[in-house]
Amino acid sequence: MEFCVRYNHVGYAPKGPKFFLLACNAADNPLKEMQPWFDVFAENGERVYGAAMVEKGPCTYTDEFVWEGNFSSLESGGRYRISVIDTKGNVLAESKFFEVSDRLVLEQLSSTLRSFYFQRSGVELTPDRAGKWARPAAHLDDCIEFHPSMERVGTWNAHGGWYDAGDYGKYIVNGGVSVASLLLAAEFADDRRVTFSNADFFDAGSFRANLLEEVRFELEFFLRMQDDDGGVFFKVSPVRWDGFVSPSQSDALQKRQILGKSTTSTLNFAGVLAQAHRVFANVYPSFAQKCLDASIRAYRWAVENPDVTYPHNTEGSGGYGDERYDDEFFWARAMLFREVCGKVKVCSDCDRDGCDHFRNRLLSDMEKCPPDLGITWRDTQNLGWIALALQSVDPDLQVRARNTLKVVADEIVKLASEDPYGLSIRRFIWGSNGEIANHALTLFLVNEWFPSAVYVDYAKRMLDFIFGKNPVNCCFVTGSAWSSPKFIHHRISHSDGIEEPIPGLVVGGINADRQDLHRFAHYPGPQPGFSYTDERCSFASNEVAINWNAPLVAALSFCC
Ligand code: 9MR
Repeated sequence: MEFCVRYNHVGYAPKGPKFFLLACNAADNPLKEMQPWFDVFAENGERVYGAAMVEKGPCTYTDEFVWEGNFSSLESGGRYRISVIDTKGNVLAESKFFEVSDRLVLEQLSSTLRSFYFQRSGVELTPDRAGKWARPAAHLDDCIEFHPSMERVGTWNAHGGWYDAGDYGKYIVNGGVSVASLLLAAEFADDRRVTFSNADFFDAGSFRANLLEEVRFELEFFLRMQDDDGGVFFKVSPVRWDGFVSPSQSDALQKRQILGKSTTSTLNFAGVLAQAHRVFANVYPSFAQKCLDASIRAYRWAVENPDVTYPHNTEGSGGYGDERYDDEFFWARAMLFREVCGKVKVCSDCDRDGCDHFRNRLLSDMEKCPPDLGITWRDTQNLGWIALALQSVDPDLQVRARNTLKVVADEIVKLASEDPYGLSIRRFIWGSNGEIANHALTLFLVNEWFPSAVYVDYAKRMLDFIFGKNPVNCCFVTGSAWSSPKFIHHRISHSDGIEEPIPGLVVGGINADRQDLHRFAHYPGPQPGFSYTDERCSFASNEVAINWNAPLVAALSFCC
């Protein structure tokens, strides 16, 4: 019978929860009376902790039988390994060495945030910041044509912004949810979270300063994506899918074009730029004002154009198709309500102080858009609920939003407590790691309003899953641990001539739908929980994307 230890391969924070699992194939019928016991050994061989493991039972998506070990009370820093034995003292499984250290979270936070710098398009990445991954500017996108479907002559400057994922497309709706998650981290990243000299980890001196600099890079691109009438273009993409070539090679090989405008991209823009106004107000006031003005113009366009569909052309780019607009309206309205109520008259038919216009609509938005367990690029209503929970213009709405999000957090905890791996997702879909990080983020946010060790504990267990405590024994973030992915579906990493992939990128992870089987992806087992493979061809499980990295950065920022 084969046993395996599932644990956070990077390690654990000294004061935090420390859980791991022992798993074996359930078909091997492990004896109930087996009662596994685990010991934790320090690097010098000293046994520093030992306890019985607790039965978690069968795991339906892996056909495993699972036990859980808890060594949270081991708080001294150091390097350790776990050894699991049966009642006769036979070793069942062992971990490799991992760390218990306060530095880990900051290291991961810095590396996952820095990955956005590596996703920058149109600019040179300099050796002082990019190290061996430095590269020249390419894809300037400052004079590109409109897609023929737009029947529009002329060119547009859509310079800058982050590449979306493993491809070289730039998409507003996905950039928007990513920026929104990062801005949430910024809103909470005050000094009380700083326990270390930040300068050791962040070029700009602090997490918040680095984050704002990076986000501003994307927002400058967003501002360029707004048309003169306030509507916002949907995406910039190559004419055909690029091969696994570098940005410079891609640039030499084919044209790029701009597509859109749509109601979702315009409202997404409006929501993000209203939030940017809040976050940048004290740092760059004139930029903040520009964001707010752009947000209002976008919102007005969407009110006039409430159902303009996304560009259905997907040659060379992803679809990000979404025909439902209520949730984006909710998000944009809630963020704008927070910024302008009592200050700006947004619409010509608005009441004098601009509050009732939003308040009345928000009441109906709340009815139409109950919260989800997390933010996704398609369903964005949680950003509306979060905006209402954060605003203080209307205390009743604030209480209602916070209570509603608490119900969501309690549901996440309930689901997670029923799952042997501590997950609150019930299916592994494309980008499951992003979904998991988003559920963790919901828990951390609600913990700000209703502090509870249970929320934090479960959120951290979800991060443990991403960093290695999972059925495929993989630390899903590049460059973070011995098991990190090496062959990600990422054109930059493949074409830069450097062996290691760009660090700090989280891959999509386990995806039971396996849309890449025709590309001969080799999955380690037929069960849904084994639907991950570290192969370049596996775009369905091994691609990276900014909307998965952003909630991971945000969730990690709450662990500091
Ligand atoms: O993250 C997106 C996922 O939810 C969709 O199911 C999938 C297929 O439409 O597309 C994913 O997004 C991809 C986008 O379309 C193009 N850039 C890469 C993105 C990550 O795989």
